[in-house]
Amino acid sequence: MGMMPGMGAGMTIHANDVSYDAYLANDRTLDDPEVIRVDRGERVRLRVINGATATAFFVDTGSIEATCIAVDGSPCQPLKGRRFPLAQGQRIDLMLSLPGEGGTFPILAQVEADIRQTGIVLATAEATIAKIGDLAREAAPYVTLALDEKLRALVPLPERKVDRTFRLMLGEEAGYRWTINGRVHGEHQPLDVRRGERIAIMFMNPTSMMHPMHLHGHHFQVVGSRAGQFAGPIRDTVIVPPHTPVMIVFDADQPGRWFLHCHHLYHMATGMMTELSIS
Ligand SMILES: [Cu+2]
Repeated sequence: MGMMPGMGAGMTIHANDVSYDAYLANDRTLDDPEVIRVDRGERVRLRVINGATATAFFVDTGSIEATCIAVDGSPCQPLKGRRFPLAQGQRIDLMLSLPGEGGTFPILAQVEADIRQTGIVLATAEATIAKIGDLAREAAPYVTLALDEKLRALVPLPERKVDRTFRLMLGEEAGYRWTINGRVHGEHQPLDVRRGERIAIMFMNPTSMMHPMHLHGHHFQVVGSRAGQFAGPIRDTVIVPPHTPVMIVFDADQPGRWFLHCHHLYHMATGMMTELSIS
């Protein structure tokens, strides 16, 4: 592929353009985390919601292998893991099988590309709870689309041809101006579609940051990236990493005007929002 501004030798990507003095899980830091009492051998379902304004995390279940069973409220084929990316606005449902012996089981969320972390603690009745530092030993990587490339929707969209494809170029301009196809919200041209059409959107991101793109009113399926085509998860918010094209499809079955925006709320506030108009 050709060189684009910001690509090649001088390419820099970054995260956390807004930093915070505390990262919270259920309103608390790891200085005094929420402790949820659990029973030995119990099965626990965690729904983790990234409600942060400008921060993506990795959810880490530590010593317990988790099974991802849903993302953004839509079921997926079960996928095991211990560390899951979670961008702003995304949700993930994890099933945990606790061991037969008692203990404490921290569930941590580490800021991407950073050592800071937050979390909660699952603990059996008699367990003593050791202090957990709010700095991890190593910086987390950047979040990517790797999870979505592995996840498969439990109920994929039915096969049919795409009626209309939009290419949306995410943009970054001087003065913290974040754009879609070179326009900020207010100057935007709505994506006009007809009710019932199958719509594809290809996001392209030559900017220096990841953008979690969120569509109102619909769930879409993640179906393509540099990894090729796949029957990925059904979601309403998808990670669009720098320099990685991401394809989503959905059926425009809800008439009305729906926002489509970056869920980094400072990017949204400074322009990165458009509208899907279904008539
Ligand atoms: Cu953004």
